[in-house]
Amino acid sequence: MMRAEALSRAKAVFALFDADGNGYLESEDFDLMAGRVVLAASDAGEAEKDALRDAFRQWWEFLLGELDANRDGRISLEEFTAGVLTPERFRDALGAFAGTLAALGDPDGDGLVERPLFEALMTAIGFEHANIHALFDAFGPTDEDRITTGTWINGIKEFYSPDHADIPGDHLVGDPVS
Ligand SMILES: [Ca+2]
Ligand SMILES: [Ca+2]
Ligand SMILES: [Ca+2]
Repeated sequence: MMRAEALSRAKAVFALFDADGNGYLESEDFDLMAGRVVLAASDAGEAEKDALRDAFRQWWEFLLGELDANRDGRISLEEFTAGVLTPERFRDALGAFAGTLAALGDPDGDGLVERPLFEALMTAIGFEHANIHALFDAFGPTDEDRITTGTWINGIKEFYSPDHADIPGDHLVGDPVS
């Protein structure tokens, strides 16, 4: 059985990925998100921006190949939640996506992500302001208010995992708890 927390996360992620809000995940949604994230990553180099666009496209093609059960070229909520039940299938694809996103958050390459850029990128993906800061705090930032890229990448992977509960990523679902 999928844990209730994981199902809530899956529904929240679906709503997030459905960038144009038409009730289905389609390639246009991922182009929209990639465009917004690239715009937010103003300090990143062109190579990193291209990598991010490619990562969004590959992530979409992977999801489509894995989850589009009726092969109509788009993913419904039912198809999406059924697929999240077996996250091991896309752990590798997710890891690559997470790494590319975290790299965009670390343009100087010191392995640390400052809160303002984290907020800008997460806002561009579509998360809410209060939830973003609750998540950043849950990641345990340093005295200089930074997190490591590794912490972020692990957080993204955990977010999709049905056997995790009480994780930092829960702050992205529902009302942030102060
Ligand atoms: Ca859509
Ligand atoms: Ca479908
Ligand atoms: Ca950095």
